[in-house]
Amino acid sequence: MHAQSLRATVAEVVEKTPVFDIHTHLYDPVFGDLLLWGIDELLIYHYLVSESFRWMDMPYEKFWAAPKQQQTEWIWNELFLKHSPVSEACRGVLTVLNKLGLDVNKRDLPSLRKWFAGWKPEDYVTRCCELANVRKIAMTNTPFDDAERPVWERGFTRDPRFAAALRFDPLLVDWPNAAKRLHGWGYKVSADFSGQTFAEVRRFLADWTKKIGAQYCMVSLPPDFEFPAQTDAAKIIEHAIMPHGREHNQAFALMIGVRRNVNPQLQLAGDSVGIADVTAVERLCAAFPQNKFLCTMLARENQHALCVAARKFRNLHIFGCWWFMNVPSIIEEITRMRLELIGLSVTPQHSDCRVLDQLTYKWAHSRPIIAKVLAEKYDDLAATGWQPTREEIERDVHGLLGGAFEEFIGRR
Ligand code: HDL
Ligand code: ZN
Repeated sequence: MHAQSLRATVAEVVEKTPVFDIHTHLYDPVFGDLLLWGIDELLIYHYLVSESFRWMDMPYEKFWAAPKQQQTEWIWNELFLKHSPVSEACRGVLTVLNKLGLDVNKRDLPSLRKWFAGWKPEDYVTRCCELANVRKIAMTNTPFDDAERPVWERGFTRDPRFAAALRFDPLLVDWPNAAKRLHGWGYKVSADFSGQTFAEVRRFLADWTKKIGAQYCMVSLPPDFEFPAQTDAAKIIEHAIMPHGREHNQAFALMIGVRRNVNPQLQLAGDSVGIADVTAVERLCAAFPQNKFLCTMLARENQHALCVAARKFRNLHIFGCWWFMNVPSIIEEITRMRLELIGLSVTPQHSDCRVLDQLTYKWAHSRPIIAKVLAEKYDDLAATGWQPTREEIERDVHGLLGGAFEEFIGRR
């Protein structure tokens, strides 16, 4: 296949292959207002809040006290009208509007609001999944969220497009308070780990795994996460999450490197990044060879060592260009490194969407980069005489866009 037509074929296959988006903060429409969508939610995305404060000298409190539509007017004004929206998060808003067939040059927020007001959420979910070519969306589901938990406890008919993932940060980063909550829910746990605590934490994990049909369980950890260690987190991982994972054949996703609330005045936008210790991940994989680990790290400086860790441990599947990594220059850099170091046994991207409409931009921006890097690698092979067939390209792309993840979490 000629180089140009190979690149065109790869680009076409990547565009046409539906994605399993393995980590988002979206919700099945049955969760009502927890599913965020529409122009105001797009503009008030915490990435844009932090970017707009770089231009605004108003007191943080004034911004947070204002009605949502006033907040989005300020953001629109600062980041789109007074300055060109060249950042990835700003560009994303315009990509969404463009994909929806709206004329962004109108720069007319009120008319945009009117257009969005015409949609019903469940119809808009279908529209966004079509535009983004997403076949499945993994939610982030936490029993510790007082708005989400009652919906699961009431029970509901699932939308098959939405898979569940069991998130339990408080268990590992704030065990004393998490223990109080578990106790309140009827689990006989003690903050000092006495009695049946580990068995009861396992029962909590099993109950929620069954209740939500969790595809995997997950936690976000600070850069100073260590294993082994004399910490609550290390004890709960060893004595509860690991046996739970083996019993339920459930992978454990580690998202490492976030420093929460470095600027609390930015609220959800106030988190930052720290360089973590990849050897903690290697030691977990080595200590628990029967467990499966997913991992993404927040610091660019950690990416090469994480790739090497994946070369060492077949029970480690690395994924995504998470959060501050999710910009074109870094997506290209680490996708190329990953394919060169570990081939196709990786999930190069997840969207981390918080707003439904973002599915279109997060995937519209990442697909061409993944296609470009993959085509380059096929080109390198072509120089040896190795020509991939279209079926092989389709197989490889399906794997990168969620297939390898599904194979990994299903592996016994
Ligand atoms: O902890 C996480 O899952 C992160 O993705 C945070 O939710 C973060 O606020 C985010 O949305 N990043 O994209
Ligand atoms: Zn996330």
